[in-house]
Amino acid sequence: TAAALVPSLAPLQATQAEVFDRIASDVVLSSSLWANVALAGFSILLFVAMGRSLQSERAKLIWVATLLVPLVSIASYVGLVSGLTVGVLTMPPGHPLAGQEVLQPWGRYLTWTLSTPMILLALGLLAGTDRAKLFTAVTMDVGMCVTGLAAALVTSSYLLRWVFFVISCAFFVAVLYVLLVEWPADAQAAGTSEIFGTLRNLTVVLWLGYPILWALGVEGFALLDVGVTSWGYSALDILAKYVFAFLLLRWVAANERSVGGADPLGGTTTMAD
Ligand code: RET
Repeated sequence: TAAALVPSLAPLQATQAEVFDRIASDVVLSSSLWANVALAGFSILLFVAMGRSLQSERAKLIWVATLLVPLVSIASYVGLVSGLTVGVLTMPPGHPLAGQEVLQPWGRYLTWTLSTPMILLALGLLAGTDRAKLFTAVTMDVGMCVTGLAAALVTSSYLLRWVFFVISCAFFVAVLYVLLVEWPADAQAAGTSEIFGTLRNLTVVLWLGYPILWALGVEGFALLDVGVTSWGYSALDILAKYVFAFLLLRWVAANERSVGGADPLGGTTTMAD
């Protein structure tokens, strides 16, 4: 075929229907995607119900940010299942799968750009942070996701895949700094330390799993195959998105007074009374 003669154009030539068939015939891969479509749908209904009685602006803002996580997720996973956001990449020399055509569900990295800022917005609001720190966390996070997408899609050079990986990790370090150093102090002042600490720990531990999986999976050293790599991300997503969001919303619904300030981004001026 033409794709075999011109390997560098292969990703552009695999039709969406071909990709769709390859996904559908890999039970491990397709189940990793459908499981999240189902869980995201369930989470949306549950979270809408949980947020009905919220009154204050800050609590509502936390709720909408949290609700957007499964909303983005269901769109993301339907994009993957349909083949729309899955490419076929020919890995460069040096990569363990050099020369082979591998499925690359790049839509994941794209949609993290939209979902992870929502997680950080919710966490920042919970900690009662200010605009500067929130802006820092969100922009560094977007930088991480976009350069992570680049790391996954570069096929010209194995080295440059890792260069993008390192750049993405540098952005991630900035996010971790805000989460581990800046926001705990803000949460202390806002009186939301306990729940913030729990959700921060969950977030830091789970988010560290993503770059590790990237390195072990098809994108990096290829110790795991496409289906297992995808299940890895799906499992992390289930915990980092739905379980995280559920714990946050349950707390906000039960403790609305503790987060209800007049100005949702007014720093630490907002308190229970
Ligand atoms: C990549 C690879 C490059 C290096 C780093 C990464 C980190 C990704 C993270 C993703 C978190 C995603 C979540 C999604 C939920 O919607 C891009 C894997 C640092 C931390 C929480």
